[in-house]
Amino acid sequence: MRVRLLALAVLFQAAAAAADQSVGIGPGLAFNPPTVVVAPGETVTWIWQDAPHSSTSDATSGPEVWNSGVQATGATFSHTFQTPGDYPYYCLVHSFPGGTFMNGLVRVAQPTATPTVTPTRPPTPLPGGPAAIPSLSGAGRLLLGLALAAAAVLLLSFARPR
Ligand SMILES: [Cu+2]
Repeated sequence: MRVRLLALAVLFQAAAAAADQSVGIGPGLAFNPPTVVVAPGETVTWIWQDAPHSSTSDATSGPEVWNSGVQATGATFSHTFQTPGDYPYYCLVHSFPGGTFMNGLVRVAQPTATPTVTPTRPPTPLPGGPAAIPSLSGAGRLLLGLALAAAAVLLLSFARPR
């Protein structure tokens, strides 16, 4: 029980830590996925699956401005986002700022509270409760079955009028 809770806690921490995002550029004329969400301080990495394309912020001034330039298949480009907000971007070759064709969005948002799991003592089984039923091996089940059958035969022999 305790081991399972610890494993759960480790899982939640891993999920909270691994929030950098990667976006495929292509295949085709698309960012995949078109929208990603990161927390401040996290990085988006674009990976070219197709060419020629770019990842270029709509904004040309402000807290988050980036431009990969036009790159070829196999290229990567990263930008680390610090300021919460919505940052639309586009491909220089196939779209334009505010377009709806080869456009994407990076949303930078403060992370919502992650559930924390506090390891606690396993509950004490209540006498007679379901946790008090022992699990039996095959031989144990056979013995229990024989005992119940013997009890039934005994009860029937008492109940039957002679
Ligand atoms: Cu493109």
